[in-house]
Amino acid sequence: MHGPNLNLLGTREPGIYGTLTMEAINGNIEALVLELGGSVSFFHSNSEGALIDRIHSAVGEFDGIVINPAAYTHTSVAIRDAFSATGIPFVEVHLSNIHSREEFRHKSLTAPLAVGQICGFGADSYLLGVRALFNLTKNNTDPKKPLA
Ligand code: CA2
Repeated sequence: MHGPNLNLLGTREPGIYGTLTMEAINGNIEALVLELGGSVSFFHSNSEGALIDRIHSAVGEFDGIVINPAAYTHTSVAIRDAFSATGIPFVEVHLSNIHSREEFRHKSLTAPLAVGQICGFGADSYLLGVRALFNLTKNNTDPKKPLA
């Protein structure tokens, strides 16, 4: 799931967000999911309400969500509440390392409810997020559970 302005990827600010378009990132995700033997669906919106509606409708349809909430990461109590209300497992991903950027990007309202957050690896953040969610939901390996 992609949040606001991510449909512009590949056109501007390649130094921060890389050169891949959102469609190219989706293609890489699809290839990985096929390799893992899963299935995937993609959703992008620039609108907070549309993202919330999709989180609601994902319940029962998907095992989990990999989401880049983009700027809503730092502002949206409503998206946080949607995750809280549905309880659907999600991994939060960011292309850039939000913790090494402006102060206002350091805080994520959604990450405390996520299984985990992956940021700073460019488009690979999504692939790492997909692998993590797949391991969690298919192999039932809880990353919060100690190994021994
Ligand atoms: O690093 C990320 O993935 C972000 O979620 C990207 C958001 C930003 O607000 C977050 O703090 C970190 C911005 C997405 C905007 O995407 C653009 C794509 C092309 C050109 C300009 C912006």
